[in-house]
Amino acid sequence: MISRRDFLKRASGAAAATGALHPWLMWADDAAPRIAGKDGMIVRSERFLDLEMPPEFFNSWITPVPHFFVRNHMHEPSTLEADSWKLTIGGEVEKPFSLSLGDLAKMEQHTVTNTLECAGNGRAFHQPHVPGVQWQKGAVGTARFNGPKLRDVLQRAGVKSTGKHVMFHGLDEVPGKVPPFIRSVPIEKATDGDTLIATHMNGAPLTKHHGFPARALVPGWIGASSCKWLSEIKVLEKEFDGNFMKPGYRMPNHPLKPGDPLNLDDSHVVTALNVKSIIAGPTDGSTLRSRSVLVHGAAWSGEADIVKVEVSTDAGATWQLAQLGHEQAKYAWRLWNYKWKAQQPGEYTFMSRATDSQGRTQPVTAEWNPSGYLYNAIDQVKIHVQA
Ligand SMILES: Nc1nc2c(c(=O)[nH]1)N[C@H]1C(S)=C(S)[C@@H](COP(=O)(O)O)O[C@H]1N2
Ligand SMILES: [Mo]
Repeated sequence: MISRRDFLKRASGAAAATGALHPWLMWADDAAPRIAGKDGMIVRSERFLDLEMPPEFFNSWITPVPHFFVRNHMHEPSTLEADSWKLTIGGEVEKPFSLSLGDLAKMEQHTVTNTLECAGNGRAFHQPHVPGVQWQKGAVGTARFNGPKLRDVLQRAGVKSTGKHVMFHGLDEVPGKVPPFIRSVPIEKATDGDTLIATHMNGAPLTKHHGFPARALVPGWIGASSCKWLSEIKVLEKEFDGNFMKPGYRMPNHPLKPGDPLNLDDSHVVTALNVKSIIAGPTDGSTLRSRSVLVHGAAWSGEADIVKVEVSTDAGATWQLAQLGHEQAKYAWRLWNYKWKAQQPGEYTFMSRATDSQGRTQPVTAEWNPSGYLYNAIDQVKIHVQA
């Protein structure tokens, strides 16, 4: 994250170069533009649609669908009829078959409350800058996903002993030479009782943006694992190695120095999410008229549980425990809050730091990588308490 001090330093650097301070540099708090879209979402890209949730919507444990971020790599399918839609299951199975939406509805249904986060969430805060959608805090949301277990569908097909990975193919409309959106997950995760072929989100059929009529739901893992607009499930002997698995969505096996390229032969596919927390309010750069402040946000950790969130109101010198919200579920974030009173007016830096059930804690600096995946540094906001 660009600290306000660095930002002002840069701004005055720009002033020295041009002879005058650009007026927008004097008040801009966000490094990236913020275009307000429908339902108050931040439009990161229109083609293809990428919508980010602004910090003020982190106040709800379950994210309403209109506030749930959208991440599309290509065009959404334009011709998708619920009646003619079919999902085929094949590959390393005894009995390949296909299912209609009605067939899925007749199977035993299971609900998983999951925090879905894009692997690139927070990318905008990496230093040095990395290319890609410049997500800040809100490429993440929590919803109740519902549908049959992938395990039950695979059992019906009878996975052969050679079947080690399960591939998902989405119906996105592929522009030009871009390869289709296909990814795979290991058989152990595919047959976990919480991995779904989701048809519903927060009690209603999936909307087009979120994968109607059915998507994979791989809880606790990066959003890209949860393929939307599913058309095909194929059991493979090996991990799929197309574009969205390699070179896409890979992390170095050993930490890189910022600026270093990724050696694909020394990298692995990104799977579960990291331990992470964000401060939703007060927002960065805000001026507070009251000395009593409620610092609040959300914390999550993929397949692990959040055990504590600590807050600092003095830029990391001292830390206090935040109160965790009562609502919780295995793969879902915890909301948290901390009540604080400023002794005197002035500038303050708030920080939040989460720790999970595997003993992992957020680092001061996130592990830099060329695509900016899994950003999870201690979050911070700078605020001004008015006299
Ligand atoms: N078919 C398909 N599935 C997809 C994608 C996509 O572009 N096409 N994007 C993936 C990525 S990168 C993320 S983060 C999640 C986002 O899900 P959402 O748009 O429902 O929030 O969907 C994943 N599934
Ligand atoms: Mo993503």
